[in-house]
Amino acid sequence: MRLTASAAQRILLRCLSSEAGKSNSLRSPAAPSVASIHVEAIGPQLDDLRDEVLLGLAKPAKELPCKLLYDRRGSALFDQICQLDEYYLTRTETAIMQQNAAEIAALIGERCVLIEYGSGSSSKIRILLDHLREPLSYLPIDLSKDQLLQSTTAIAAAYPRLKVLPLCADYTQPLVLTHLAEVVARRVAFFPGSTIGNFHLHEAEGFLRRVRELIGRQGGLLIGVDLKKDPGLLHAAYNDSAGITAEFNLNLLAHINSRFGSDFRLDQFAHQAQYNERLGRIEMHLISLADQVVRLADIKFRLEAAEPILTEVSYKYDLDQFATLATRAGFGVQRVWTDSAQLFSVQYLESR
Ligand code: AVI
Repeated sequence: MRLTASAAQRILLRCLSSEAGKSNSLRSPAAPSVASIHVEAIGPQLDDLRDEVLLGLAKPAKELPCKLLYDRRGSALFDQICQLDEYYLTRTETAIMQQNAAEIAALIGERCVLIEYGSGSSSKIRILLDHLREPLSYLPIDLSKDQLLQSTTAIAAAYPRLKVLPLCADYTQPLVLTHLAEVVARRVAFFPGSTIGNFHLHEAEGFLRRVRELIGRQGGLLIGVDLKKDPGLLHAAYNDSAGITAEFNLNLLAHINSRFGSDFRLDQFAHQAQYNERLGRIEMHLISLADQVVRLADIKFRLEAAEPILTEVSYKYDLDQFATLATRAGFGVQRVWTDSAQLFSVQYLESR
């Protein structure tokens, strides 16, 4: 369940180039000044996020919002996960993008506005930026202001002709890009990593609809979608032998403690990730190791020994199933690229 977006959640950041904020056009030959980078976040309100946590813990089957996995430490742990041998997703998607970069760039076309959802370290966007013809601007959207500042500084330095317009916001909520209102360039969204799998199915459709609204008619969406496969491979990917995924999962509690003053004891929980074959998804849980009480905002939550808290789902699709979802959300699938083992897909959709 999601709470209504507050006005503050709807927007936004300041342009990197001091000129960009004054102009309605995103086309500027002037290089943005890296020194002027300023991430002015009016992101999700602390209270809204806390309410989401409270609502999740109050459910009969407890759950916590997976977006809170990504504080500074969580983002660093996720970057480590992406390097793991067992975690095939990142390297497979990167290889697919590299091998097909020219074709992807041709489909996207020239002089587009690129919008990246959950930009993180902004590493995969470089494959596009290296191949696209004259992209006009890049709008990375992320919940972490620190990471936006770090990654947009690097992107602005590496691509001096590109206008970089970071937005610190919760992209699971409706967004209004007011400073793009009068820009006529074609908008192309980029949503890599199979993060679409972290939405429940009904949420995924709603999210895609919102992307479609934001990019408008004939807009594009380049999206990474993880595919159904041998459950053994999936189990290994989410239960790595180095225990990084376990740390990543437990760090969610540390993040909630530091942000909302709760008193989760990390040594009283254990990581668990299982593939639910019927639902086609990985379910990541934190299992309570004892009967215990946790306090948050003066509310006590009782947990029994062995009781699970759902912290993330990661849906795996087959190609037909994803095409049906995309169609329902108002997209047509133009092109699908996969690796030879059909582990992962990168798909180019166009809004109808
Ligand atoms: C970000 N997301 C696509 C990752 C996934 O695979 O669902 C998050 C993750 N959770 C555990 N490992 C990685």
